[in-house]
Amino acid sequence: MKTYEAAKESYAALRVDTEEALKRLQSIKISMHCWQGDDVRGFLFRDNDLTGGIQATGNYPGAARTPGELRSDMEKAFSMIPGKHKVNLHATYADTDEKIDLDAIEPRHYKSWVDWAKEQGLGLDFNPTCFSHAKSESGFTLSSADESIRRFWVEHCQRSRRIGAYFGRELGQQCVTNVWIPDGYKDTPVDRLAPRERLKKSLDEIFTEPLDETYNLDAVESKVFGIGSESYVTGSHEFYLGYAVKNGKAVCLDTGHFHPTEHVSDKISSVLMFTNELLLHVSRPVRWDSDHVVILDDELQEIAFELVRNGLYKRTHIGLDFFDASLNRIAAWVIGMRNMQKALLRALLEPTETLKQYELDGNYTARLAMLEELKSMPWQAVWDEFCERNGVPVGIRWMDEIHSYEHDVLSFR
Ligand code: RNT
Ligand code: ZN
Repeated sequence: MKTYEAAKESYAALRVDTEEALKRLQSIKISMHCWQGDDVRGFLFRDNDLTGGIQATGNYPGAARTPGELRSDMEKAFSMIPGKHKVNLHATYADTDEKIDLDAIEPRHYKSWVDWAKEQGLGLDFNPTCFSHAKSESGFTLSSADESIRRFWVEHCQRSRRIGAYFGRELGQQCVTNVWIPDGYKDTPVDRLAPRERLKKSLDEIFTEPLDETYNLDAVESKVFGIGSESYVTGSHEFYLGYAVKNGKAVCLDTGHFHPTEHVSDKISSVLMFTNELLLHVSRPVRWDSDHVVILDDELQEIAFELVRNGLYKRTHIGLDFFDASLNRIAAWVIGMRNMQKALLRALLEPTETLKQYELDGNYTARLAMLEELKSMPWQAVWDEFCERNGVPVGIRWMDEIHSYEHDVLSFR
């Protein structure tokens, strides 16, 4: 393409190789979360209310009702997303006719997902589902003072890890199994320590069984507060950071789980100094909500810079985490995935060595000037080239696909 050739020259003048950037972007997998497709309902307990602070607002028509529909929807989304990626499943997305509870899940209940992933050339990630369930109604799961409740969730998480290892073995690529729990108090607690002691005990029990890390990587995800747990969350950032460092686990940083003046982009380099691998749940917080569709905003770009500038993306598993029921759900996936990739591409097109030198020289004027000029460099032509080479729609043309799918498929649900 002519515009690509021109862009290639502009970047070459800054000693940036666009071909190298395209090659590296091609190698970065993003884990697309299945739960945007059906508003976090899953298939095991379709009539359960969403709890644990998880709220999907909106009633846009066409949500997936079956594993088959969800897979078709994700295939449609992937046909508009350049590259080969992963799919992130929750335990409640088991594909089975058996009436099973979460303490009875087994790899066979997820076999159809594995078959599909193989056929589509996708990887899989996994999450125990410790919410939207009768046994999480008290607001406590792994840190519950009720021993039978706590044991139930430990069993669920133990089984979830085995399913993760099964995914990894079958697909020949590592599965990240991420533990997030909603536990916490609406109002100021008297005892902040005891629930954390119980959570530590539960995690120790969950991680006792040794599993080959080639196939399953354990991650733990914190949250600053949730709807209904405004005053205290057992699994806080300090709690999990400490646990992960001490026990060789991966931390999951969800970009919607911190105070609005804190930035995940500033945490990545610190966390990765003391842990081997990192999981990101890329999301977008708006006011009280932590899960809006990812847009190409400054923080997303800053995260991408952090991942690329020092090669930290090689130790980071990038996953998305949002759910918006007021939009076409497939479009929501495509927007989020393409934005994550655009941000990474812009970072890959940065003359980082030049900028680092300015910084070391104390030449902050040149650093600022260059950073600002880069924003209006023709990265978009490189992005279009990437889409074209990957055989996916260039520019907003992908919305035509969304409209026909809505007309031909979604409107009949
Ligand atoms: C909730 C956490 C968690 C969930 C998903 C569905 O606050 O972010 O990751 O969003 O597991
Ligand atoms: Zn998350």
